[in-house]
Amino acid sequence: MQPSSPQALVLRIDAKVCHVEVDGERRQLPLAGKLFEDRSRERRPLAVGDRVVLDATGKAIDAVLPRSSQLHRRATGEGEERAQVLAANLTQVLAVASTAEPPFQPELVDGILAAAARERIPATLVLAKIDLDPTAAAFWRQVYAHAGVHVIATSTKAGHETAAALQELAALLHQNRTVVCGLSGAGKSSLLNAVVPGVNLRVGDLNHIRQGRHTTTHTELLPLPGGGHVLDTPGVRNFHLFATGSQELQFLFPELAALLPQCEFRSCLHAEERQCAVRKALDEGRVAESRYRSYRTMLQDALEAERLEVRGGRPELRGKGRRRPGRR
Ligand SMILES: Nc1nc2c(ncn2[C@@H]2O[C@H](COP(=O)(O)OP(=O)(O)OP(=O)(O)O)[C@@H](O)[C@H]2O)c(=O)[nH]1
Ligand SMILES: [Mg+2]
Ligand SMILES: [Zn+2]
Repeated sequence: MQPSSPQALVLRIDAKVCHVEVDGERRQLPLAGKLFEDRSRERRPLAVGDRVVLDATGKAIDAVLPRSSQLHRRATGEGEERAQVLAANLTQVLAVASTAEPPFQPELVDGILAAAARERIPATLVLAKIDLDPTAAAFWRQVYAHAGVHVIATSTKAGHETAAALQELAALLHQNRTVVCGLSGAGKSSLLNAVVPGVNLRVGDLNHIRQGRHTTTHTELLPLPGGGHVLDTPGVRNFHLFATGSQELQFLFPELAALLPQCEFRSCLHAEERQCAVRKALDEGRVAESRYRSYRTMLQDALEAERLEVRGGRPELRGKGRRRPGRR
């Protein structure tokens, strides 16, 4: 790299242009050139949060600098299996899930938490809209606290604001570069509006959300006045791990991995094996059913991918075998 090559930070990516910050100034650059012709395993070579090097004219992106971390999932709906990077260079992941409207979806939450764990990015579960169903909120809070996940339970509804929880959230945001991830309508933008004065993000109408319309349509990196950066993202419907091995998976569920030394087999995958400490804990109510179910679904997925790879590793076959419905 030449010393004169300017560096930029990717703030937002649209269909044809990329918004970057260069020397404190916002600029729009075309999404074209050598970088975008490379058909790698990533659906797109760029992600919001990336640091990039511009060419000598300062009008095109030449290269992407190595990432310190990334939140990614398996891209769906494409023949070949690819990774979709939702955000790059993060220090924190917030999985936002409402307790009702839309209902809590444990598999989605567990997917996000597992993807963060895999990248060693600290994650917090933010339970949103607890005013709508305090009983469900208490239930999920207990499930995740028991799994060793940090939980913040919030409401932003006027008259029901959880002041202390929102303050805790604000403090976390100011210390980190955070990606906020979750189902459409979960309340991600509402939370940011509540804790970041002046940010004014668009918030959705639940009728539109029920029709499958997203309110936030682009991931956008926002610098926070009190320090830190946050990336608000459009809702995701699913979060399937990208290329995660069957043996690796349990380590993304710390409460399951902690029981492995007590299983009869050191290679126990906690599925059908004899004398499995995880299944025993499940029967005795020491492991949450929803967490175990998420793990088994991901395990099945990983084993299926490994079987297909053994059979010849044909990417087109792999893609077909693992394709999942859903646009996002
Ligand atoms: N009752 C209640 N409703 C809330 C709360 N937070 C958000 N909402 C409502 O939930 C709806 C969706 O909120 P958004 O903040 O737009 O959700 P989002 O997760 O950003 O959605 P996308 O941008 O589509 O991904 C809006 O109608 C909000 O008014 C809450 O704490 N309590
Ligand atoms: Mg939003
Ligand atoms: Zn076991």
